[in-house]
Amino acid sequence: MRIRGLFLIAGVFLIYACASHQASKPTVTPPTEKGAETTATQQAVSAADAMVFLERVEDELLRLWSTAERAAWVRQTYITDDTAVIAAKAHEELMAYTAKVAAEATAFDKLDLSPSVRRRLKLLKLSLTLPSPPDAKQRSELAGLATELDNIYGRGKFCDEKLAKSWKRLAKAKALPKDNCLALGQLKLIIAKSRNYDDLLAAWKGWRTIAPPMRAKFERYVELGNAGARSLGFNDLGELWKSNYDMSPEAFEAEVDRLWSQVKPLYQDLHCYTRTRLQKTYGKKNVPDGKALPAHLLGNMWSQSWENIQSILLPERSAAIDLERTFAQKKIDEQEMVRYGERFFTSLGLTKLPETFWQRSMFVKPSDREVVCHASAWDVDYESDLRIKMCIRKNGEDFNTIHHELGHNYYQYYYRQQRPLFRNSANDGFHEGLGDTISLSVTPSYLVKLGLLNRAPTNDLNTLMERALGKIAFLPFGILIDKWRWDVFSGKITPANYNKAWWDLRTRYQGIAAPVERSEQDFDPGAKFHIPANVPYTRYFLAHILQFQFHRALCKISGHEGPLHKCSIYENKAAGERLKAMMEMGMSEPWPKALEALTGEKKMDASAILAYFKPLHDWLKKQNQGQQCGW
Ligand code: X8Z
Ligand code: ZN
Repeated sequence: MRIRGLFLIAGVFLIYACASHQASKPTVTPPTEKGAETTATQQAVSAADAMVFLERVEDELLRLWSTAERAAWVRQTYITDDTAVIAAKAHEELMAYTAKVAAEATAFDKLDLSPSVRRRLKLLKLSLTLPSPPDAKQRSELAGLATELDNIYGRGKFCDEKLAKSWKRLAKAKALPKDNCLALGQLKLIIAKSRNYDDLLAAWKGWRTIAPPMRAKFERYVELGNAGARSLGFNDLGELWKSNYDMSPEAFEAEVDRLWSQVKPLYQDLHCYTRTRLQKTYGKKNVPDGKALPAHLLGNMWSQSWENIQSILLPERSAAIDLERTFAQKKIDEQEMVRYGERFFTSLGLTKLPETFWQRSMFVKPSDREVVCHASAWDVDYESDLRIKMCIRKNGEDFNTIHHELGHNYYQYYYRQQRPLFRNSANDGFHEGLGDTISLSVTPSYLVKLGLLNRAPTNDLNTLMERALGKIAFLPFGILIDKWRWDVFSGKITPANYNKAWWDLRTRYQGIAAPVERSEQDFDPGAKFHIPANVPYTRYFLAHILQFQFHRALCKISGHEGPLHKCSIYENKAAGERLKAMMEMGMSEPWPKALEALTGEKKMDASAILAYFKPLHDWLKKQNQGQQCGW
């Protein structure tokens, strides 16, 4: 992931950013107050000046990105008041510089420039997901707010004796947590493992008590973030986010809706079947016919993926693949899990991770201090200092997340030869989808090959169901987070109905409902990491569509025949080469070019995810016959 628009990217300083260029740099006159109007001085600037300007700016950006990254790393792996201040300062400096040069860049608006230079100038404006307001005091306030919101989330705990006891039992822990206070990881474990309605409810409600203190800060962050976006010529921050897809914001929204309409029938059938099964476990009283599902029963704190309730949902009685047990039996620790991930990438002919990755990453939650546990991938010094930060739990879900994070690091590694403003994925869905694509190749046969599974299940339905609980259940969630934020930024959703609008979207898209009454005293969006952390979310929706397109293409390249869910590209060098070629392009071309380089297709398209799940979808339709589906 990228945090707050900082580039978590690997790279080296480019050779063209050399001293001689710096020495001969002309002064570029900043634009007038009116922005795009061409003045006499500006007419004097040339296309050559634009190139020199960009090289100077990119040099400085690399320095500021790297400083901000270091500060953010320390803050997130050692939350204290001091590290918060230091990180906010570095962030503020980066915001100030980016705002200054983005304004200066308008001096080149009217020039006839090469597509590549034009693109870098555009990306300069879009490089921060949280742009600076023009006023220095407000900028400092915004940088502080962003850090505070993130810290409230990272430090969040809920203290309750009964729940602490449930946690101890479910986690098979030796002792109760200190003061009976549970952090997110512990509350998530209860939601994943407990089948007790009341414990589930207590954990669900408990985590959401951390968010109301964010509300006023979030409101102000929206105002200031919008001021920053407006100073760059956007109507609001949502419009800025939507402008990073090589098409108009309106066209992008329509694109997202088009993809959703392709997959919606599959989601609805999974939802319908899930309700029937939940009714068997919790009764129709708790899970009524024709109604949205109670949000706390789906095995995940946000009901965003449902793998943890596979024991309720698997079609076949045969035992599910249980990597948690395998890791425990084979004494595979957190670092070894990451090594498995790396070995997949190297089996494709890709590079080994640098030694510093192993020395500097955080794999295990430290017991002596507070950290931001949400998984992320980093490049700290832009000289291939790649790292991941995770509080790894030794189970299948985190094994997937490890592949996800390594995908970021590999992308970062391979586009590092690009100019700094192109050191990014083709669009943000590509970054999020790359590691997941590799995960799709972690098939039962692959696990058998590695000795992590005794034999592959004979029936595919369970395997497909497990995948669908991760991937299909996620789709509406992947859309609605930013539907909410886009409307918040545009003012369509006001603070007076933040929470109501959130639950309206949760019900409309996901067909889930809060298990207890919520009000505007609550701030449930704040209980999801990416809201306080200011990470745009549509990227994950796109990634869920794209990864199946990537998988289908790579399987074809590797010569796979037969159903897509049986394909693993493990050890296939041709697939690795194609993947590498796409990663090396970075963001240097509009994303359809990168998509074409890998898949031969120019459009994002859900036909691959639908083909992958077709056998399961056919089966679900049969199961749902005679049921009252929908909500
Ligand atoms: O945030 C993440 C990654 C880091 S970029 C762990 N994901 C989303 C989430 O957890 O909500 C991956 C899937 C969706
Ligand atoms: Zn990610």
